[in-house]
Amino acid sequence: MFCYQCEQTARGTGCTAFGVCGKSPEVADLQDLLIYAVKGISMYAHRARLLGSRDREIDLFVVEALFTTVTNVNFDEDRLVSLLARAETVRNRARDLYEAACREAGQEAEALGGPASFAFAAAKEALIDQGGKVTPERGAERHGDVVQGLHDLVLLSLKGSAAYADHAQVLGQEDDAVYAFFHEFLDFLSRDALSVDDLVGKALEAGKWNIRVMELLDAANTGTYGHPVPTPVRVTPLAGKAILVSGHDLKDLELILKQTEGKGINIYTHGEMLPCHGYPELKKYGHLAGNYGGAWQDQREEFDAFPGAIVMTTNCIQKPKDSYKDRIFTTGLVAWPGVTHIGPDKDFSPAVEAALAAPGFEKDEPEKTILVGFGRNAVLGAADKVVELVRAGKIRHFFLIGGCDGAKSGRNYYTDFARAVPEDCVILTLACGKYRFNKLDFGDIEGIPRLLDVGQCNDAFSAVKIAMALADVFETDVNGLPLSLILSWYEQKAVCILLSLLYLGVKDIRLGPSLPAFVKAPVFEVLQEKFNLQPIGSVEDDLRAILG
Ligand code: FSO
Ligand code: SF4
Repeated sequence: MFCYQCEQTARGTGCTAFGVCGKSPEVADLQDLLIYAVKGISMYAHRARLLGSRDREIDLFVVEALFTTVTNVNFDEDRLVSLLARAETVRNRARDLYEAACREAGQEAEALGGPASFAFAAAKEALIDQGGKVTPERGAERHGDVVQGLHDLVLLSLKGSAAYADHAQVLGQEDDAVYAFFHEFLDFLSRDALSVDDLVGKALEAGKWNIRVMELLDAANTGTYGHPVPTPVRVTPLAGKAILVSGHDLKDLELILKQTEGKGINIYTHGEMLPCHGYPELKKYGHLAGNYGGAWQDQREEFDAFPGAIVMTTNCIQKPKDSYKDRIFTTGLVAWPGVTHIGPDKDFSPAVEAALAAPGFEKDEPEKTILVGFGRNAVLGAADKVVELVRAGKIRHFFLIGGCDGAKSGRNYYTDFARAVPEDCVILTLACGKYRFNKLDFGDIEGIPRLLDVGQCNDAFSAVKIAMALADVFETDVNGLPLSLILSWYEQKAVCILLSLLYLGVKDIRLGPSLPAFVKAPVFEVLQEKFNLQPIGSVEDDLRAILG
């Protein structure tokens, strides 16, 4: 195995013996083979599309396969083996589609090599062997590590975008041009000769497309559940039976809320599900009781202590402890061997039964709340007041402190930074990194809370909209605003968001806790020169540099 796709990668260079995340070498190799297979599918699908032929089943498969390989989603060898079998069928279907389109157009079909004509082994062990030959490390031996790193920057961004596209699709929002983008880019990445310049261009273009994907997801979420409104969320439990819902999938939460109505079970959000409390069509459920726990990396202790059932709707799952293995459930693309999986029928009764069999919380803890629900609609609704406060010098600066959390000690930077932000400044936050500081009391500036929770990681779209609207009022661009971005990254969704911000020309972003292993020094120098992208330093130095 060789995997360096997330921030916690071993020694900051790559996991080679076993994933720090818990991914086995077998799973890593099968995932790499799945990516290879998907390239083959897209080589045909892209060409078929150029001739006007498309097939939604192929499109959906590619998106799901990419999402499956995102960090902390699928750890189950057997599920990956079945996906590989399906990949071969889908590839043959894509080939037939392309050849039929060629016949119709009266042209000869190209004979495609590489992943397009690869013979997949039948047995698991042989598939693992095949996967071991298409790892990024093998790629680096062929292309050099700079080109391979850039290839992976683009590929990992596609994985992140696929996660968002899948969430949007589940709620009925699709754009055919987005599917064309995935196929075109995977076809591009399957080429033997790749140049640094072309890859850098493609990376920024992937960022552009990701904005469209996040826009779709924003439309899906707000169109289905309304615009988030400022909402206090209870962070202390209530007496009674309980189900904890984690991940990022709003529809799964809605289905669980519906299926538990009147059953005397309280539903709690975990991790990135926290922003759900702000959506009118979700908060209307009286038994959506509150938020439990912190960010994903604390789950093993927190799930252990949770006296009910747990449902993982997407990443980030960690190896379940035996103490809760029989009361944690996966659904959608998440999978852990031996953990009960709720299939596409979305019948959550196993989780309901497990919750009823578990003791539940014994008593009400004293009420404590935090505020969520500051999506673009809510923030821009207060824009006049915000602008007035900026003009009067009462709000000096905005800090977007957002991104993913993780286990590394260097992540204290984000807590320390939030604490050190002067009292005349406002903090916007999103994604699970907020758990580093979202239970601290930041107070308000004349009624505007100093900490505004914009939502999940994908709500970076909302944050961009807020920044652009403010830039319009102040007749400047995003870089001209008194706004600084202090980002933390962990997995591949953060990669596509970063590329989107760079595509938009956002400068001076500070990124940590460490830089991606796949962005090699010469590439980082280009990004530094073009965008003044910089690694986080010390809180004092960074604040001084920003505020002058
Ligand atoms: Fe966090 Fe995990 Fe949402 Fe990621 S829960 S780390 S960037 O999956 O997507 O922020
Ligand atoms: Fe290592 Fe991250 Fe890959 Fe897991 S996802 S194997 S921790 S680089």
